[in-house]
Amino acid sequence: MLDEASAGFIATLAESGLPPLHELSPLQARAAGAALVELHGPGPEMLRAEDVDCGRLLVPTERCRGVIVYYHGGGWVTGGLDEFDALGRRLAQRTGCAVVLVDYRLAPEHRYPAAAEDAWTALQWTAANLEEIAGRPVPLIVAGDSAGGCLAAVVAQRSREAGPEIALQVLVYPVTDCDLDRDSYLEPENQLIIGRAAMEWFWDHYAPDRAVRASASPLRAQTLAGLPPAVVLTAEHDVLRDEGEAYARRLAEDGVRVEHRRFGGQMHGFFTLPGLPGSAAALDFVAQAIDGEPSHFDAIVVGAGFSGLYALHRLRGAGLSVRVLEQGDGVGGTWHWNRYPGARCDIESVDYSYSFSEELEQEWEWSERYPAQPEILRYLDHVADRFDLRRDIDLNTRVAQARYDDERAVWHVTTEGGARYTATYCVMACGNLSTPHRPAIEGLDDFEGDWYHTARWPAGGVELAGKRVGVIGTGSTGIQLIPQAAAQAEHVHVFQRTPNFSMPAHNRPLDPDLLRAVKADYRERRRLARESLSGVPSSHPDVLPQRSALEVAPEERARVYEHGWANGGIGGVTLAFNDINVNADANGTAADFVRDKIRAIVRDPATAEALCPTTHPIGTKRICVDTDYYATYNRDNVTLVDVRSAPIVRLTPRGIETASAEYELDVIVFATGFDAITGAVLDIDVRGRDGEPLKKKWSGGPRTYLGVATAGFPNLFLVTGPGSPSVLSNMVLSIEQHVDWIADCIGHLRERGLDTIEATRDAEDAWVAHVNEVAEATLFPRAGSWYMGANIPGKPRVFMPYLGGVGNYRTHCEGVAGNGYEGFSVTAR
Ligand code: N01
Repeated sequence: MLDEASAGFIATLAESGLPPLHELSPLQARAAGAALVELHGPGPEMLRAEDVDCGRLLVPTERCRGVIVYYHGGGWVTGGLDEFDALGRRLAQRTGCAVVLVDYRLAPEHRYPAAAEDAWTALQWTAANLEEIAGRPVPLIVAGDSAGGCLAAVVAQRSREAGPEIALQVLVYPVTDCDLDRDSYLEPENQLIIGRAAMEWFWDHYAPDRAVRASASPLRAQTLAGLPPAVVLTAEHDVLRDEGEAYARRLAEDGVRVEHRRFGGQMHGFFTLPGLPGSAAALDFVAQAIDGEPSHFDAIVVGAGFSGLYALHRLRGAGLSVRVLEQGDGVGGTWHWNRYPGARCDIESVDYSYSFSEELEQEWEWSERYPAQPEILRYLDHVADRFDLRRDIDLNTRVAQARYDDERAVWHVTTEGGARYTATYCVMACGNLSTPHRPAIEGLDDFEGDWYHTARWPAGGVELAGKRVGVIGTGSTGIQLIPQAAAQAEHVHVFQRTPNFSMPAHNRPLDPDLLRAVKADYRERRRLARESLSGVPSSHPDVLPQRSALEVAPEERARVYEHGWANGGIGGVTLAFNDINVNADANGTAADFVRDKIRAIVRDPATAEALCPTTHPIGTKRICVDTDYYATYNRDNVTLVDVRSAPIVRLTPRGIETASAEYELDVIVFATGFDAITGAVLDIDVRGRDGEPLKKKWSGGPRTYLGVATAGFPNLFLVTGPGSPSVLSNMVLSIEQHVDWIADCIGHLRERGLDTIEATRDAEDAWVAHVNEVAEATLFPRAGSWYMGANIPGKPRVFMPYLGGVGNYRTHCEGVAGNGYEGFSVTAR
């Protein structure tokens, strides 16, 4: 959503009655552009401001650490020295660089390549006069916005062979390609200041043949290798967004150091409009890149899912400067990525939602008992807008390294694109199920059909109708997807290695009366959830059964299980008695009950038997929750393939080959899960004190104190990390608890002038021992589950989540904080 200031600007513009640019003549458009820029008054005083051969020279009063050749925007048709004078001055003052504002010839009077030729001449002039301008040798920088960004990129490419040496290219929402059919051109909300029609109009004037050459469309260059380091700024609501980002990606792929930031809530033109707060932030970003200084924040948060969004809200509310770095191109975390058909939460929507804002609780209307992925993503998008979070989130930004600097007590965070940040606190909010696992099956490149991993499902969906589909994996994901795929595909082959226990969801629309009742009593509902075993009111100790499954008569036991089955959901059977998770015999009664259900639903006895789990106690691998999963095997177009007895050997051009047959397929779906709990954090090169890699520290399995911190890594916080209830709880509730605890902890440090906090080894050892002890007292370690890391070859087998229950865990965490952060050491420098 557009930020408030920009929206205000757009409203004023609309009131002025100015027709769209492309309905004007070039002369009228130039006059309109000039009037717009005049709104903002003159820029700061300069030591020198004089017109030179190629444009205007602006030298700041204080220091001159470089010279920027600046190419203004305006679609090669509008703009000029006077219109961009104020921006040039602000840029000079903020960066401490002299600015040469280039006066290039405009179209349509002078079409392509006149502007590019003038841009080149100006670069040569500046290089020749560099020392005279700065009084000493200084770096030469090229910069430009919009069409001027195009010219900056073009001269940077041309100088690669011919010189002069350019130290940095700064591309502000640059035009990089003449393809006007990218998504950002088509999104209605981007048609601000300039829209697709205006860009067509510009191209028609500048290069009517669309000049598909790199000297007009720099993205078309064969390679970008060897170009100067780049800073690329894009705006969320800009038709030019995608081509700017494509250029940033190409630069990075071709080995150029590039720092890209998408400015959330901003529109095309924001950089040149000093009245907008985004403009100052963008100027800061450019200045820091020129300085070579990383941007500093009080806290860097990695990830913009449920955790990252709330961490941003909470920490920013406490007065910290915060930047969220998110690898995806939208917020939502796991709900952004897992868009496969049937993706749905198995915690009830009224519980799987934030509790931090009563207004949010009251205004959001969930439509179903179990929310589907699109609805959850809408909710998170709403939260991002409602709490104005986007302006502090960098999307498409994957963190590569986080390194602790003992001397300065800061974290250095570097992204894959080369952007650098420093932060006092580093909050890992990168999720428990974020790193997809795709087994290394030979022959993937040979397969001539399409393949997808469910956790990287294309946003536009996948056409399964009439296709022969193979699904590998029968965990929660596969079990949700298979019935949906079967309803569309010509045929579905399910490649099952291990059957899982699944409970019916009995999903349904939420009754408005029920929703009203929940809202009227939300505080109490949340209290019960917080004190409960797994973070939902139905697992509160006061309502959990106190009886053993073995102490009741078989008829009574059957009645209780039937009731649980009829209710459905994750705990319907496993929470029906108090010993299902701890006593193998009790567990066996529940497992038998579900196996009998499978046999009753699935008509073919051999298929039913193959679907009955026998290798693990019920509940020790994540119980699945489904809609019509077992019944789907009664369809003619669904075949279960047992790949335990005849394993998958390889993919062939035509499909999947197992030890006993080849299956011809058009589409293969990998529903093969995640490198869970530790995968996302360890994907980042995290280094603590003395450069110790987290990967090394955790080589025998993760070690944390409370799942929130790890010794040797000061001021690093893990949201729902290993050793906390995490995946064995309602994640949203656990996330809120952790983020609140972290925010309070940081508040405690700041109030007392303390600089660092770090878990002690003793406290960590004791906590790890406790987590193991609790797990050992249950049946959970008996299953080769992803809770144990057993699904990833070579991963240490350690039970990672904390099984003590969220209520107890919360009390323990509060006790630690109440006792002055017992088990942590703090320092003041
Ligand atoms: O992943 P999984 P998931 N050949 O690891 C099979 C949450 N979630 O994405 O068991 C053949 O559970 C593997 O077989 P096996 C929820 O917490 C929640 O389904 O290793 N098969 C298994 O069947 C869940 O637990 C929701 O023998 C191979 C499957 O792939 C977690 O995410 C919805 C194989 C992986 O199952 C992960 O679920 C979805 C191979 N080489 C997910 N490699 C809800 O809220 C792997 N498999 C409802």
